[in-house]
Amino acid sequence: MKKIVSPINSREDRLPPGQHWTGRLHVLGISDPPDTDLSGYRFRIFGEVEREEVLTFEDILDLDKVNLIADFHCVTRWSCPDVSWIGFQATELRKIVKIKETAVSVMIHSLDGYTTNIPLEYFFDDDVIFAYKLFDSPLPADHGYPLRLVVPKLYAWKSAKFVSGVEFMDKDRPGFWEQRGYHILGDPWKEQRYSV
Ligand SMILES: Nc1nc2c(c(=O)[nH]1)N[C@H]1C(S)=C(S)[C@@H](COP(=O)(O)O)O[C@H]1N2
Ligand SMILES: [Mo]
Repeated sequence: MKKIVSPINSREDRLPPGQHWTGRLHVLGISDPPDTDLSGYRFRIFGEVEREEVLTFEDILDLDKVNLIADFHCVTRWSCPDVSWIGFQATELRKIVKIKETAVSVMIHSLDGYTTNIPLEYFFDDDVIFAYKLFDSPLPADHGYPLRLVVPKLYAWKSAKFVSGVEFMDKDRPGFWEQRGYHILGDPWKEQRYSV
């Protein structure tokens, strides 16, 4: 299995401004984790693509696996070092759908109704993965079972849990927290916490 250590882990200013280290991931979510039955689970890829695709969980397990090691930075100021995830890289989606040239951004959709937007140049970074394992164990329910996104270079609200689909968009549009005052991008080293 390919191992990827996010380049953020070797930054000289590894801990972003206004953050402190904690020893574990703290559970944060807009509601209780949704009950998910793997046999009924579907991952939909839609929007600015030539042809929509729907993957089952089995399809997802067939994709090339990677182990990502990355620090995790929450906007509420805790940061957890060296979190280990297993899943597939976001760039794999390029092999599954033909993305239209009009696409500039994605909206991640989740089973709890959560959404978050990410510009394509961040979404297709090498260290962006959809994870189904956390520290070698199946993803726990409250950390995003069965599948979550991990975007190390942005605040953790962009790392959507319980992912049900990716929508390619021809115009950036705010997701759940971005509509409620969080920054549209959310770079921790620029302290892009809020939009005002
Ligand atoms: N679907 C979904 N994903 C989500 C959230 C949420 O409420 N729903 N919260 C976000 C926030 S604010 C943070 S800090 C991280 C927390 O991840 P953790 O609970 O695994 O530590 O998940 C992010 N992803
Ligand atoms: Mo967060």
